[in-house]
Amino acid sequence: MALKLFHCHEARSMRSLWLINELKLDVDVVLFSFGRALRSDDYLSRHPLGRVPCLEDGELTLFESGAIAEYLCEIYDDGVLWRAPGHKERPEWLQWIHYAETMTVHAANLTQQAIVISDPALRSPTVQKLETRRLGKAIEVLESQLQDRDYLLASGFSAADVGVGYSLHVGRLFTDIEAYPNVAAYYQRLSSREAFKQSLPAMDAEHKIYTQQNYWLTE
Ligand SMILES: N[C@@H](CCC(=O)N[C@@H](CS)C(=O)NCC(=O)O)C(=O)O
Repeated sequence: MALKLFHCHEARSMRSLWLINELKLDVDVVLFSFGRALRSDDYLSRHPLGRVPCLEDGELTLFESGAIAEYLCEIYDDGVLWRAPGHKERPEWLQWIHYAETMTVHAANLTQQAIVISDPALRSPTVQKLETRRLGKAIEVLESQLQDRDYLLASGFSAADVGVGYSLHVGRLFTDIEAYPNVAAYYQRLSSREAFKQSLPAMDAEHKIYTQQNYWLTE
């Protein structure tokens, strides 16, 4: 039976979709527009906060993109994207799987400022500057980690790169990652993967969250 993924274009559910595509699993995608549609009683019975992603696998319903990544690897990966308990890279793999959320929280706060709060007068330049700076600091950590390798782990590409790669995909909308050469090359490598491209919305898709090339602060 196919997995079922509840998804909004380029939301954190892209992380789950990209991983499902890397694993070449069958999936039925239930696409929502970002906002009120997520608050139906039907969807709230699956995800109590009405957020994405949410994954159904047979009888199982699971939310939280990090937990979904761990679950998909544990059940469906043949050792390529997962670092199983006991593997020497296991602790580092877990660290980066969850670091992905640390990064995305800044991008999510910036998304709220630049997009969700539609009236510019209600946005906070202080919050925007602070979150942009904190996002930059989080990217600096990747810049250092990637100085001697192509992917986060020494052994190569893993689900941790999918998690962090999504965070960069959105993070780069709020800060110029060309300022970080290792990170820019890393994003280039990740975004040229077929599974990544299959997880993006079509150019003319409706219900996109991000419709501008970027949302960088101008001052
Ligand atoms: N930590 C959660 C965060 C989930 C989350 O906040 N998702 C956002 C999309 S990126 C959402 O559904 N927001 C809808 C809303 O807040 O109304 C995860 O990683 O799955």
